[in-house]
Amino acid sequence: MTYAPISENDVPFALLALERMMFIRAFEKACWDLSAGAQPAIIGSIHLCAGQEAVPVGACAALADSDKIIATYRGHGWALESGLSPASVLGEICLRQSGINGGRAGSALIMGDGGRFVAENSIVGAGGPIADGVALALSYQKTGGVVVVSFGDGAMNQGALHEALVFATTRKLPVVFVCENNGWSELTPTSRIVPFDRLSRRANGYGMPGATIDGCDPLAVRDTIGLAADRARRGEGPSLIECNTVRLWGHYNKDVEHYRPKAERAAAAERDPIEAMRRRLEAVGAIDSATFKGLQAKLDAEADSLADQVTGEAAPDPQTARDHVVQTSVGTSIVVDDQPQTWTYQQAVNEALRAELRERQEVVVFGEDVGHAGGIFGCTRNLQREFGEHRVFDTPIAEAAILGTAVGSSMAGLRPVAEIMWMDFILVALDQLINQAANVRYVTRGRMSAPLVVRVQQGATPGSCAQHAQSLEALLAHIPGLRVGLPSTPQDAYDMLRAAVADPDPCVIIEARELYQTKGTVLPKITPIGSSRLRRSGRDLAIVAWGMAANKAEEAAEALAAEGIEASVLDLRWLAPLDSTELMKVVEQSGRRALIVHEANTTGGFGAEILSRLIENGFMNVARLGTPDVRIPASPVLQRALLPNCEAIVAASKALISRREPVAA
Ligand SMILES: Cc1ncc(C[n+]2csc(CCOP(=O)(O)OP(=O)(O)O)c2C)c(N)n1
Repeated sequence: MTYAPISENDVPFALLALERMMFIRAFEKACWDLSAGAQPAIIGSIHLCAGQEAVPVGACAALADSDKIIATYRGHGWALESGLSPASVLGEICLRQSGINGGRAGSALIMGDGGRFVAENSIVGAGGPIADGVALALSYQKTGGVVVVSFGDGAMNQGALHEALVFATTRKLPVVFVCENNGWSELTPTSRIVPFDRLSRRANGYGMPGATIDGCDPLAVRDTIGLAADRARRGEGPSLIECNTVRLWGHYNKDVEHYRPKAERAAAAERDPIEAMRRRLEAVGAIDSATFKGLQAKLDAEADSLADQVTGEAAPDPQTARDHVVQTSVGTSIVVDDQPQTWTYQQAVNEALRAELRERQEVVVFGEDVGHAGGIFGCTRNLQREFGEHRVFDTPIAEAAILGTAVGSSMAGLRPVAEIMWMDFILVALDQLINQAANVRYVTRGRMSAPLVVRVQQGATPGSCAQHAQSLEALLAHIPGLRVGLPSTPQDAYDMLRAAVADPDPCVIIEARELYQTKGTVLPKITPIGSSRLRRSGRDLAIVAWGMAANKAEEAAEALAAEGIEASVLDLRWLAPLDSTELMKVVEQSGRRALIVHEANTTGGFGAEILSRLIENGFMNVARLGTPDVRIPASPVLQRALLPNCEAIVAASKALISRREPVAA
């Protein structure tokens, strides 16, 4: 590769870039050494960025302190260049208490502490949608900030990244998408996967400018990313910059590269950005070989001393392993209006959103069809008209981008309420909830969180096919770090949604589609997250339910009362956090018998969790009633044969009452 001579103006930056690249290389070399040997200080895999240093060095030189960076998992260089202290980065890689995440993240998931570096992402491509969210927050807050998100050439084929590029164009977000093309998708040459060169050509299809540049030249990176960042700052939207770079070492520290042709490795070494910059600076007389060697020795010594310091530091305290999963919720009921209203469930959702948009400037509402049309069930009707398109807007049909935008924007100070149209569709984007949102508080030890709300509806209704009918609350309630609530009345639809927006952790509110048009009296208030509702008290058994099933349980309790059987009905409302105290109390007071009812399939349903907890607390006379383990058919005749209805609950209650209480072991 021949370069034009470095101009006089560029010499100071070129010298700085050389030093920064050499420091990153020395740091990576120290990591490599620490991961070797019989008792390595670095355990697990690490993915080093040797050869790619010019990308973070050039990019960060083009950015302001108020800009944000989301890095590829091969991201040590980005973390260092963004301004994290080398000791806190190496401490994290060595899983020490002193690490920026106290050993909770490790090498590939380093998260920042609210400064320029947001995070790496070890789910390749997943940073794209999060970058959209951070950019949404920056533009909403009018900071003039820009987000740079980097990812590999392999990640360019991820669906989530594609969605992020689409979403960023639609919203003209200030994002610079940076592909670090080192030619390798893990162990496979990218040329075998993508049959054309210049991945930046894809930019055209997204409707954004694209450029392919020499990613081994920090000056080219600085100048091109600078142009893209300026454009983003002017409100002209995202760009895609492909930086052609080289992977000098293996995919990860233990990679023997049996798959890699020697000639390709040698060609990569020829493009080593540090060597190239040294030659260029020597050519203009800005550095000589003695100075270069001296610099090398100084930086190697710095890295070695850093390694000595960090390896002497303590491991995390095991007593803290359970800390920072969620913020413990405290709170009392607040009546926000003492005038009772008669609202449908759908109106109650609409009014709760209206109140939140009115009272909190940081609330934004978005999803498919939620803006102009007001949602396919009318839950967001008129909100865009009242609050403007910047606060209530339509998104592309891109669930990963919707949820990722919720993650990123909530991390950056907004309170997004994102709608996923159907529970079944959340499955295409679960990564953003489970791998991303749920980890933020834990990994950052509470320095950051992702206080987003996802509204979604579920349930089987006549004619709804097997991909529009599933009750999947157990999937979400299984995940530490997520809050999950299922309102079953207009009252709860209102106050649970408001509680969710107030909560500092990610919440999913699962509405019941079948209930949208049911009317009820609503006294507008906000009740604490995690509280259940005792709908009815009875001495013979407790029927415990949530969502749509809670209404059926109440209907069944009335039918049982007509036969002289008194059932309590406990509507749990929230599965996470679970109101265990009230659950135990109600079952104790209801003949120590409990029937758990849910519309979800029986096996692995949340009923199994409730049963376990009851049994662990000494309640043995317990049973569950869910939908049998079959797919959900569209035919109402077939649905009726499966879903727990009033008759089935009555029958299961009677069977439980007639059962003799087993003796606890
Ligand atoms: C969603 C997802 N799929 C697969 C992986 C496993 N994986 C880890 S790194 C990697 C290669 C990524 O290649 P590229 O994006 O080109 O980045 P590079 O390794 O070249 O830096 C893969 C497939 C992953 N981490 N995440």
